[in-house]
Amino acid sequence: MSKPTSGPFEKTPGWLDWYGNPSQPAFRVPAGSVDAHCHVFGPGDRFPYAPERKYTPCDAGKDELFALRDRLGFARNVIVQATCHGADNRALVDALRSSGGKARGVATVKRSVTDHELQELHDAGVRGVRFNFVKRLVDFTPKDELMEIAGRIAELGWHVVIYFEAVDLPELWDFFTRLPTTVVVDHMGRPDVRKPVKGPEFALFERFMAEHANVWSKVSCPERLSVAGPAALDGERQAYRDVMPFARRIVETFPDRVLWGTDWPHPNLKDHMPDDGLLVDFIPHIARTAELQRKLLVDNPMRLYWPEEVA
Ligand code: 0GY
Repeated sequence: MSKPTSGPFEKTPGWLDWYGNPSQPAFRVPAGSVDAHCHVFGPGDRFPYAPERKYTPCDAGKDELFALRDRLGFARNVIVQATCHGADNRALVDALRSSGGKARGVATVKRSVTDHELQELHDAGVRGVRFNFVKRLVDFTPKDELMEIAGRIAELGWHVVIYFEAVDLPELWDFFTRLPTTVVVDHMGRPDVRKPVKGPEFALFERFMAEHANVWSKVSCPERLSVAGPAALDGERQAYRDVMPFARRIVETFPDRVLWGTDWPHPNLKDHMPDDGLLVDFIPHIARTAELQRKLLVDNPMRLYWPEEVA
């Protein structure tokens, strides 16, 4: 894998480069598995980072992503537009077009996007848009603008991916529940894993999913949510243990509405850069049967992103 740079841009001070030599996971993912949350960054000299970005990452291009896919045993990727590229989806589209049909995408668009541009994104493999409510990542976008976009992309059969912090769910609830599409929540709505899994905060998230059959969740990013960190018991590959009860609960309660992804190249981590092989070994601890693993890694992402291939 090539050495991370940012092309002509200066990386955010303290930025952690992605792990160039991930370990081989002990867990073998089922045939046809999809890494349903990952990004491409740049390379910045070809696909410049957006002026309004809140961070400048290291380059992490399609070739490195596809190499990681193969190394970890995945068959396909869902590439999610990262905020450092704003609504300029060129790096995403280039990766999708280069993937030979093995990648689909989630874009960021503005109200000014034309029908023609939406169709071009669709032809490249985009199947959703992401609405980001994490304040450290984006500037505010009015909700009427987002609702208008949601209405337009619904006509293409796309869905909306939402990213928010758990404390903001009550305020965003009404908006989320009015969205006319399938709604995919990033990283279980970022629970505070120091709080009990059966406490009011996570119970609200569970209720959000229970009461709305169009809501799905990614059970990804233990490295982002964990307080315990990657420390594993001697000889065991069980990192991020404090996140397991949360992810397991969502997988077991909503087995047909969960997705999993590496989140490579892991933007904005301050303390450590995860070994993607170790992240794959998180999966059997949250999806504890072969059936749950198949739903999480194959059936669900295929239904959402490659429905034409599902009988
Ligand atoms: C993630 C999480 C983060 C960043 C982004 O688009 C992004 O910049 O998604 C984050 O900083 O929490 O899902 O990659």
